[in-house]
Amino acid sequence: MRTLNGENKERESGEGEPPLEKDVDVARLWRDAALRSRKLRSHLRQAPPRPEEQDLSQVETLNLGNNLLQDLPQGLASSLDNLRVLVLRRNRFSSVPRAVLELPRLAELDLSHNRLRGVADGLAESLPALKKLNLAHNSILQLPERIAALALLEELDVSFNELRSLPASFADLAGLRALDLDHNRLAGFPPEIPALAALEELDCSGNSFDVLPQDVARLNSVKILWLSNLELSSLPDAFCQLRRLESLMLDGNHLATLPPAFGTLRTLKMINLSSNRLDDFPDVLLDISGLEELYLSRNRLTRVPSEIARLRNLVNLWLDHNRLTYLPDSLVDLAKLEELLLQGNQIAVLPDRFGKLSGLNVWKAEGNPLVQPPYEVCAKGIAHIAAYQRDLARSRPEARPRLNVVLLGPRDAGKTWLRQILLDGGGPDVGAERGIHVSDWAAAEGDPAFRLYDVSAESELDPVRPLFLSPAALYILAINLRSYSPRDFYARVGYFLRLLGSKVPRAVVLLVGTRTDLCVEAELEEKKLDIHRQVGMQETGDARVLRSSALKAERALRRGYPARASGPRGYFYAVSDGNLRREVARLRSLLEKRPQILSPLLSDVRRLREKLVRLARNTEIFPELQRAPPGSWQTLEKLHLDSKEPWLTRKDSARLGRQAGLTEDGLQSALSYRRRAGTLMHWEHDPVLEDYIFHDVPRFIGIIDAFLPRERRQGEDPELDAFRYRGLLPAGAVHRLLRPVLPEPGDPDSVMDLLEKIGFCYCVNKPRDGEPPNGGAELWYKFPGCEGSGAEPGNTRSEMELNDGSSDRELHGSSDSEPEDGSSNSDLGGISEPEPDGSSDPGPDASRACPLSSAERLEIRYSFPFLFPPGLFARFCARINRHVARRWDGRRRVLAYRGKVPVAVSHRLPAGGRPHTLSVGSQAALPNMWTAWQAVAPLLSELDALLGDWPGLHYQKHILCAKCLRRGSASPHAFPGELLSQRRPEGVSELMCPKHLSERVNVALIYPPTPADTPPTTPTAAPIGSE
Ligand SMILES: Nc1nc2c(ncn2[C@@H]2O[C@H](COP(=O)(O)OP(=O)(O)O)[C@@H](O)[C@H]2O)c(=O)[nH]1
Ligand SMILES: [Mg+2]
Repeated sequence: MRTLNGENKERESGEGEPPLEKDVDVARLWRDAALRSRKLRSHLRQAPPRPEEQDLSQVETLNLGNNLLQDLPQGLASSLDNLRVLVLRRNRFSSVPRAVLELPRLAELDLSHNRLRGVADGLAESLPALKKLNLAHNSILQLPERIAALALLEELDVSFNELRSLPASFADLAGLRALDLDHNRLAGFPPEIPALAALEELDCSGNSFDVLPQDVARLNSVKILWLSNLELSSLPDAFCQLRRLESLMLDGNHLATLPPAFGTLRTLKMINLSSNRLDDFPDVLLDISGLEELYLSRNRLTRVPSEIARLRNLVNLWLDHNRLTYLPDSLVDLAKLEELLLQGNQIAVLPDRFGKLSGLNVWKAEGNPLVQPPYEVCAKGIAHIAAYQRDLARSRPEARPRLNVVLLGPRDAGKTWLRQILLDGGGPDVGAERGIHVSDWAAAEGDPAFRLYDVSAESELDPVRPLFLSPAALYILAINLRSYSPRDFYARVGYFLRLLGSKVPRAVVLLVGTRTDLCVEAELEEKKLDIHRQVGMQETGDARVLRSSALKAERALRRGYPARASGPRGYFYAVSDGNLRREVARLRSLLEKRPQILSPLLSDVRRLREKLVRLARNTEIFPELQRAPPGSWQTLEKLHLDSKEPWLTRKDSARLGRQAGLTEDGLQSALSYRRRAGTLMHWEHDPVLEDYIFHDVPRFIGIIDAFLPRERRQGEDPELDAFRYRGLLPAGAVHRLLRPVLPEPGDPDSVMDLLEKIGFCYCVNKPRDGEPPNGGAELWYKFPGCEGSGAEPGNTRSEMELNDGSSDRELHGSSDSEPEDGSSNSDLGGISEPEPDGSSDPGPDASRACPLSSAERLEIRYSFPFLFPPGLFARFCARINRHVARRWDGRRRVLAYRGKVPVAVSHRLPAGGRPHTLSVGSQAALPNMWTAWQAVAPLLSELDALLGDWPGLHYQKHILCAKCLRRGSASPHAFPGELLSQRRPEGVSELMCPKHLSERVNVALIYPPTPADTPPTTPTAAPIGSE
């Protein structure tokens, strides 16, 4: 056979088709492509050109696809006597070219991807030999009335057209084997189709009908049937008579059940029921034992029956995005399984012998609260799961599970009282107590054990308190019901719910009322009701804010980058698709991870013990407690507790891991498991702290506790006064403070080094390059969170003061006691000019010094609409110390230098509807703007690292408009912070400031010279996958 091919390959990549939206679900595309390739009909033959052969009368196949043809030359047909196959796809024909109708021997014709609006009636009569006709992707409104004249037609593709019905004679196409009507406008199942007795493959997807006729059963040759994306809410009983059916696509419909006789479709090998409304696993499928592929993604399934093992030929099983909480053990008997998708369910525990599924090569489980094996193990694949489970099988399970319980609440809420009740049923009153207390309590034999953390509400603990909020704990929020009044709901309840929501995704919270013995019944009921109501209001309000932000981001994403980049007034001006997609994912994940607040409020503390035991036993709330960790993990814990070190380095930890018989990977899983359980502290993602592993939490608490400013203890050193009153500590005193906690503290410098890295303190006069400070003077450490407390004896803080150190007054928005600078436009005001002579304390007045007149200001502002993380400012102040010199610290402000470039940090309390903000800024003349960027960059990455500790925190980042700042505008325009991680757009030198549309802002004032390497964090787990 001879072939001519005039196809223009360059255009094959789909020019003329709408560009694929990048954010379409990739998995879906992949699946569709895979499934489509299975369609029976073959592609029309397309052989490569053989230009040496020029005798047209011998040509059988001619490919003129991918050209810009609008017509064919007259008389072309006369020289193509033998032509059987003609490919004219991807051209610009608006009607069937006349020349085509003069090719009576033509057997295959491809006119897809053209501009046809109709098909001449003559086509059927002129091409009596036609077997395959492809008219897909045109705008055809109607097929020829006399289409049945194509008596030999076997394959017809009219997908992606505008057909509303078929001509009556269609029913006479007796030889038709494959018919594709995908994506037309059929408002009903065409009545002509059931008559097509030879039909083996039919695609009616993407039309808009909602029922199938009973006589669909007449299609008794059909093997492949596509009915995707219709509006079917049920299938007729007669459907079950399609006795040759092998592949059935029913995804994207409204099916809630299948007909009872569905199991009689024994020839089925593949069924796609994804994106329907199945509430329960369709047990009728279990009779189809030849089934090889079963797709049930995106339904509402809550269980998989244990009889699933009857489907022993299953190769692909997709169950992602359902509501499954467990998998039957028999699943592991599906020996042929290669693909198992489970992501987006609520599965905590995998079947014991899951590792047996060694043939799995596509396995996904992200978005499940997996604990057994833990997520980290699951993420590594089947081999790791198998190893974990073998180890587990060998281990002697721990006698009882242990739940980590954290007591929270403002001062005098009754936290310590509750702890006493749990420990000894309400022993002697220990009185006002400070610091962090850890105790272990076990109820009766066989009951779960509890580890209790009682962290007092003193503000000095702000920088460290969040460290004790571990992911798998139960939080008890104590509420003093005697003194509660609806006015202080936020200070006593609302604030703590937001704190937990920001720190611990899906935190489990139990509200417990105290001093109920001092309340009368009616008062109690009224207050409980009020708390219940206000908790609900706050939760719905917060969720509404997040949802509307997510919708805004999604809308902006749909507008596309070009539209965003040209609309300075719109949301997300100039933000890239990638960054916006990350933002949408972040907001969606914040919405999914709201706290789980157990109701009702417990007001009878006598029932607290019993309540905790019941909660710890609840498999849905604490699934991880139900199974014991493997033996090697228990050995590791024991080795940890035997070790005398104040903390372990990674090297120490690896050594102990090897002793316990753990591999490198196994060790990571074991550490991460202990971290979740609150028995170990490790910040593995913080580059500054990753080498510290606190394997013995009480010992770590002892170290922290030693540095909390306290009333003078018996026989204590008067030198510590400066520390107690001003948060300043001389290095010489460190040893004395540590003595009670660490009898052999080793090197006190290493403890101070650690505290600096945590952000608890910084060294005020640290020698640079090994030089002794000021001729050998003693080193002093400043504890930013601690200054001022108890500055005068007897000056205790009011009950209204919260964990974040903000008083009631502050919460209600009146201004800070520290004098603010005159200009209200910027959080930084005029960045100060500390005295260049090196005077270390330029004083607050410097903050009001005028900026250099030629300098442009750079200010990055973080705003916190729900909650400003307690201790964040103090930790940030300490952590930036490595990057700055000549600093001056105010209560909420730091001014300093990086080299010769000034930098400023400022925390602003909410005022006038504006939330808490934290700003970092600098300044430089425009040509030197890179120096300002360089100065703020390490500060911003410190802040981002600290915020990484707050996976549920809602905050926004903005770059303030330098032009607005210069003008002194009261509310400077804020460019989206996402631009910090984007490259400056090519060929654009200025962006518009929407506040003053004529104003253009140089890109050097908005984009850093090189994009920040830390893109905004998305609190979603990394995908599992072994593709
Ligand atoms: N009668 C009574 N006293 C309580 C109750 N809860 C707390 N208290 C007292 O209130 C004071 C403060 O409680 P405490 O547990 O220390 O508060 P914390 O700051 O949250 O730890 C203590 O003197 C307790 O004895 C309660 O339910 N009934
Ligand atoms: Mg207490």
